[in-house]
Amino acid sequence: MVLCALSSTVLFVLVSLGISALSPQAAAQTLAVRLVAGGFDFPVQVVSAPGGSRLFVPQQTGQIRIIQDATSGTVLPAPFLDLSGELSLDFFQEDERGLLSLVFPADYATSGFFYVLIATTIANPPDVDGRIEVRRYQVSADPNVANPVSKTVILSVAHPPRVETGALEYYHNGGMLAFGPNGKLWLSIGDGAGWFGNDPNNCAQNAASPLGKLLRIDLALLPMSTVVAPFGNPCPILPSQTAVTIWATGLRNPWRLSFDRQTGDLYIGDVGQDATEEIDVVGAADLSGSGPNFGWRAWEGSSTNSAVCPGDALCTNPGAVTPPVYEYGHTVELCAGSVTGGFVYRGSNPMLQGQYLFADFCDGSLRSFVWDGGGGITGSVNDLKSQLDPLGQIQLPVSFGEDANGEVYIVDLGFGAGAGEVFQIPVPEPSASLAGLTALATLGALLKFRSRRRLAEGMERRRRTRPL
Ligand SMILES: [Ca+2]
Ligand SMILES: [Ca+2]
Repeated sequence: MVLCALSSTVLFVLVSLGISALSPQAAAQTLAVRLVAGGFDFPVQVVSAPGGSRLFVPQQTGQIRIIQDATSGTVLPAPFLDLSGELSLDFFQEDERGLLSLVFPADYATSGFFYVLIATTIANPPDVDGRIEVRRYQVSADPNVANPVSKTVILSVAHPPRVETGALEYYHNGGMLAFGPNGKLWLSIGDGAGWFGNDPNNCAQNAASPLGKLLRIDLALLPMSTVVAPFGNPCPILPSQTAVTIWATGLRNPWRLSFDRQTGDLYIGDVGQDATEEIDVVGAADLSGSGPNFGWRAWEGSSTNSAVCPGDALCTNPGAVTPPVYEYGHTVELCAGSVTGGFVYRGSNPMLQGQYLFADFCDGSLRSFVWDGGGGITGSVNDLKSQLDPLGQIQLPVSFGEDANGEVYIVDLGFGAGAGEVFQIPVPEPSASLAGLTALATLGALLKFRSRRRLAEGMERRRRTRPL
């Protein structure tokens, strides 16, 4: 009588809450996201400064917008910083460059410094070679306006374009900045491949090149001059110095990564080629020293890449490679997958507590799992689309974000300028009892949700086949 036992369990949970399945209290505990603010031009992140209530929204076009607070959703009219005049982007070529990431250090309140990552050709002076820069800026006397003159380029990496379709192609920039343990600044850089991918120069396995890597910067050791990986090599070489370390190799396009704010564990979403999307995890205890080889280009997920295997020596050496803890295949027609790495949820909603949230930019899915502390996940992956986004408002989930309190947001890139949106995962009603919420979380874990919604925006599919 397993079925009866299960039904009794559900009934017990409901009775213990003192509610029926349709009661207002239960309905109030929905996971459905709340629109905080819209109208953004290609937003790529939502970021907070430590201790503050403002939300900063970097847009791919170069402006950083400010949401005054999550409750009001008021977007300030003037940008915090505007780098659009320095960026040269071509959205008709599905440009993946631009302002891609923003991060505030723990001492922002006293130092006023913050960091951005841009991928661009430089408009003035013009160059056509492409580069990725990590820059430091400082806020002005007005807390809502940064000082553009404070610009300091701390790292500049040549990111040569490919010519594969007759046009210059600037794909696979990576593009995430995050502070990790001990105040080190981490950043991801993609392999720099063009339209056809497959890392034609195998830069991701070139140990001296920052392409296809995860880098760690010790800001205290930064030299007075910019650390430069110069042009002239299809896999630009990072000079030997102490401030910038190439930490992990073998990544393809690590668009988004995060550190669990409770444990310090590192989660990387690495966008795959033709078959597999993957999420790699490194425990906090393993973040010192040198990092893993995540396998690209010989390995896509836990399988060898037929485009370069068996010729590539790494194809026959799986022991040298750290496979993902979770991977999924491309199944949606006309729509290659593109994983968007998220966060381990540490917000105030117990229904998602401790789950790693992630998305797919291409099919709009929203899912979660719990890392098992080793090479896999505990139980199965949860499909959260119908719970988090029952109205189908999030078409292009490009990023997740956390505010200063750990509440989690989802950024929808939007189909075109002005269509970008920021959503918040709901914070529970203060009146709800913790016991009741815990019981609801148990109930939620018993339920399976699936979403097979297909997006109808056929004109946009072409763009969506290109991972950012
Ligand atoms: Ca891999
Ligand atoms: Ca939307």
